[in-house]
Amino acid sequence: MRVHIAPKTARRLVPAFMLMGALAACSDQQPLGGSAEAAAPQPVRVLQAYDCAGSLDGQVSCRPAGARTGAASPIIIGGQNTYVKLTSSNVSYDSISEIFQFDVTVQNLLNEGLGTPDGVTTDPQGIRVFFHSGPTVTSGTGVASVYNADGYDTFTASSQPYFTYAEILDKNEVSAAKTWQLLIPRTAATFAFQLYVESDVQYLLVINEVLTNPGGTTSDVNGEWFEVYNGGTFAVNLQGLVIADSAASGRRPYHVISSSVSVPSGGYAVLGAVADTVVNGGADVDYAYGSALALANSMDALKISRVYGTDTLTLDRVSYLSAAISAQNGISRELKNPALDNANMDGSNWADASAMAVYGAAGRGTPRAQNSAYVP
Ligand SMILES: [Ca+2]
Ligand SMILES: [Ca+2]
Ligand SMILES: [Ca+2]
Repeated sequence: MRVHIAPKTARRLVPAFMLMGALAACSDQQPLGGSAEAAAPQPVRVLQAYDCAGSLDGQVSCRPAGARTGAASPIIIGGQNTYVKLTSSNVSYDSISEIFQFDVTVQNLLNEGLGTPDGVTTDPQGIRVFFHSGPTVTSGTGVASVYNADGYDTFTASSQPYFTYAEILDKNEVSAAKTWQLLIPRTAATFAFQLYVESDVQYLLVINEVLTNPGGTTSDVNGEWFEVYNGGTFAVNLQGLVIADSAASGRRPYHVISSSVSVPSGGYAVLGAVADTVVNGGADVDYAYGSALALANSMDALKISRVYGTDTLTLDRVSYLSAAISAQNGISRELKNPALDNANMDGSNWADASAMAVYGAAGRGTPRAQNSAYVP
């Protein structure tokens, strides 16, 4: 069994929605529904479910759970289908076998990848859509059940049936269709169930700015820092992630980030040698790693990684060879846009912090803020 609401290694319960009755007798490619979730660090709360009501003659409609009059609930964040969209098609019911059947696809509406912890590695358990409740007959008689589940596991209760989508879905990507079969007695008229989607979600962290050489009166051991940008839809807590740089002799030991640092969607965090702005040149540092990293004023590499099972997966890595470009006295190196390939800090996707971008006493850079070199 998996524990899915645990800090750091938590898998995300993405949306919840409810379906009732003959869910797609009315049309193909019909959204099954969706819901919202807090853009908050783990553990994730499911903030909103959707009730969908239908009948065997092809009626189906959805509304936020509890909003029986159809008014949108004020607590909804983002509205329906914000994070994941499920779509049904090819609906049929066989009154002899009593199998109610339809195809379901999953679409990822997040910036970050779904079904992967890092955008590259496949979640071995896949994206799982599970039955939080139901299927339950809501009018008529009889007992409904899931007929062809891929498996049963403990999510929000024991022995909940689920369907697996064993693939990585990038932003906006739609999964292959999967045929779901429910056993619905012919004596039933309508039925209901509630689904959640559970999956690993990529941490879309970008090393966005680096000060390798503080210069002036600020020493390297006090004044080095780098900035991380969260390009994902969800906040990411850096606690438990690992950072490392290189040494002349090769790789240096990983440093495990040991305290909570939540980076909001579209937000920044600064990791520096020292947090004291009196000695670090004036950068507001969210997390101090001490002497664990030392960014050479010649050539070096820096990465941030995620522990995943027995592996350590690199989330992002940058390197530089040119002291004249990437280790100038008191001038940070800025990525022009977080979406650009940032692997080579000496390259044209990076630029020097502007002479107008001053922080602290004399440093040039934009710690915890959009880069001065930013290009939309
Ligand atoms: Ca340095
Ligand atoms: Ca180093
Ligand atoms: Ca910046």
